[in-house]
Amino acid sequence: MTTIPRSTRRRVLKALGAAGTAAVAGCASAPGSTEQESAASETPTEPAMNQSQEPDVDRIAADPTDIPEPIDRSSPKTVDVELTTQELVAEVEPGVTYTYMAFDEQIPGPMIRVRKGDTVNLTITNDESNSMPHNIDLHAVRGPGGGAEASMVSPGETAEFTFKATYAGSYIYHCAVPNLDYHISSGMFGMIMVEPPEGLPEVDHEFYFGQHELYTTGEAGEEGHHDFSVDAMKAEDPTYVLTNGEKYAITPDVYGAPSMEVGETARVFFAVGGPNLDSSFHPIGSVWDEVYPQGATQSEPHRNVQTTPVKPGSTVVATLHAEVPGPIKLVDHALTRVARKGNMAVIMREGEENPEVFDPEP
Ligand SMILES: [Cu+2]
Repeated sequence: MTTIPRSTRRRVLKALGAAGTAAVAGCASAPGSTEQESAASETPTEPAMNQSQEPDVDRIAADPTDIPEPIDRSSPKTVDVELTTQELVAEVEPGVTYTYMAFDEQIPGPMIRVRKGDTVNLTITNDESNSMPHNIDLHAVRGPGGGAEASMVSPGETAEFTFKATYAGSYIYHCAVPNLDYHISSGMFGMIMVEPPEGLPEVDHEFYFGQHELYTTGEAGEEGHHDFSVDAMKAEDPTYVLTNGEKYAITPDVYGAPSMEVGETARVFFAVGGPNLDSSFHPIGSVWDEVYPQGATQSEPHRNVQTTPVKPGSTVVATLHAEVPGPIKLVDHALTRVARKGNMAVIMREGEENPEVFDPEP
């Protein structure tokens, strides 16, 4: 996929303004950005937001195509997985910064891909620049805390544990320190795919996304550095509900959208870190051909599904195919999160019009 440099991204979003938001939101109606602006100007006594901070990284949003190849071997082996935890400032959207926590500087964390029966040596390093302990709980681990106790690391420390992937399916992993809701809401989650011995059915493309919610002291879109808000989190009232950690990150107007050709198939891996909200996961302009609820790839799929629930701490594996060109907008169909809280990603379909299936100008 093409990547838009951050400087260009700022310009594009500024030029788009509220209209751009409405346009990318697709079937959602335009957000009330005008109301928000006038409300802000009428309350000058409110304390000003902290100034936005210099980002430590250009982007925190994972590239949905940067995932391991499907497993292509007929026997188990030992697999080494290394992850580093970071606390780092990045932009939620232009002008809005937050101190994220992440595995390997990306949200969702890297997709780990192994085969049932593999032995996994998992090494976790807590970057020495961090201020908090971190660890990892993988739902693919049969063992205390999914590995959480064995992997607890203070800043500058490294820990290692070994587990056998005894069951196939797609599972979430996340930080599980005592303040785990804070750490997950700041970005510490990802997916481990344990493939069955026979592998997954062949598809033309695979894409990986993750949703989580950010609880801050500010309003969505309010420029400045947003601090974490424990009150907003306890009320389960997020400021942002994001796919891949930033507002509309994986869309043509921000970092670009991955694409597929008409006639091709794709598999979507989707993890919901939460920590608290479900996703009502829907592909606008398409339908899920198959859904493996809860990432249970060893079960029979549901077919021709419009919107599939994905619980926090769970995943879904779903397939679709392209019959017509145009965007597929992946959204949480709790649409206030799309219109006002930054949630959406896009997969572009490229190719010839197919008027028999869809004709915009008959
Ligand atoms: Cu953590």
